[in-house]
Amino acid sequence: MLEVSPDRIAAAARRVMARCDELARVTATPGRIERVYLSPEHARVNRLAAEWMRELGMRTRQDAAGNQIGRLDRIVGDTLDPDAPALIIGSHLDTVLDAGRFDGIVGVLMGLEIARLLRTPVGDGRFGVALPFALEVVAFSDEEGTRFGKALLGSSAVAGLWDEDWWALTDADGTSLRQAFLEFGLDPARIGEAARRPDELIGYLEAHIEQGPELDRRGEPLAVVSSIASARRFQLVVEGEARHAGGTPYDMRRDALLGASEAALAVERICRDEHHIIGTVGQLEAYPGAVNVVPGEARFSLDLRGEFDETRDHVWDELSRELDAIMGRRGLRWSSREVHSAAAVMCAPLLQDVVREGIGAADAPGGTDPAVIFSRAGHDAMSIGAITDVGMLFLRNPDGISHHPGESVSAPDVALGIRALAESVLALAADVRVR
Ligand code: HGY
Ligand code: MN
Ligand code: MN
Repeated sequence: MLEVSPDRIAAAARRVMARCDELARVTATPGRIERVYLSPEHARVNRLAAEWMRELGMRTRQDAAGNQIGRLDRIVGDTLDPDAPALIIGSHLDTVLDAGRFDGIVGVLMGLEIARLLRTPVGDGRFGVALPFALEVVAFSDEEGTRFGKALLGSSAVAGLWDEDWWALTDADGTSLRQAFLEFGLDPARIGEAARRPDELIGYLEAHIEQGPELDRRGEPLAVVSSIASARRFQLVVEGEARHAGGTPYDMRRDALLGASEAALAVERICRDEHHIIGTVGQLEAYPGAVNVVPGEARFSLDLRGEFDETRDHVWDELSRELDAIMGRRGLRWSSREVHSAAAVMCAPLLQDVVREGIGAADAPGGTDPAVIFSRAGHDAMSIGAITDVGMLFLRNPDGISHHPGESVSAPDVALGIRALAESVLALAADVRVR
């Protein structure tokens, strides 16, 4: 058990909340929170996080993909072991456009508070952890995929999943990922150096707001995550014919926007019928985009998620057939490009157990039998699951609103989360010792 006073945990939670506010001020657009991969804002939050890590006596580095890492070595006798395998606690500091201030951020900051609670002086002014492993906090650089349309770039590099084709991805201004790396001061040729080997790691824990209403509805602050949704994202193009808005009778129109709109409604209809699949059209643009021209082209995005890969793929097949039918009726052509695909990831049973134990030890409401939730949102844990066991702790997210400035979490829930996460680390340490 963690021998720490409630006051110290409450102070840790207050610090997390204040730092969420501080990071929210690092934005590309005043009045909104917008912080994308390889931007000046990314560099600024990495510098802040590195400062906070160093204050805790952590060794810090920014890796080859722009992830910010802090490490407390394992203490062996009265020295530090720089090579001991590590437990990583992580999440991300990048945001969607017009974001809330907690998605990802709260998990990184809670990781720092765990390091603060568990760090141990070595005797000569240095700090380590008196655990059977090292403790690392990782602030991932790109989870949302806001800038290049491809999610999980930071954690994919750490998991050794980098795909050379990604260098050609471009942002809205036409800047390629390769160019953005160079402008940020990173060397694309060194991306492989960000990859971690499974034998360097004990596991990965991530705390995150739920981004849904289940805990709020249950009146409970914390949950064990069982698995993370399988996801696929597409960019679709519908081609019709641009013509005069006044002069073209309906029977001659091939309106691409109407085809795309009908497709968006089909996404809702088909996904609603299919339990556990959620589909969202979040972007929709018409071209040439003039008030007096029938849209000749429309582009839209599709985000598909589900608990199981097979159901998700089955829904995509069904949607594709429906799009053929819609576009056929309207004399339109359609095509799609898959920009993201991630298989469902199971949280490791052992790490689900330690998170459950952590929640119980934190004495949270529902603690002895906490909610177990499948995450419909994507998380860095998805890619890290390729190299080590992952576990996640969810925090209540009032009204379930996220990817929105109204996103929230309460300081008392963060305090419970900090205690639960620290207890989870101790439970894992006890298990590793026994093994
Ligand atoms: O979109 C997601 O699920 C995550 O929040 N990036
Ligand atoms: Mn998000
Ligand atoms: Mn997130």
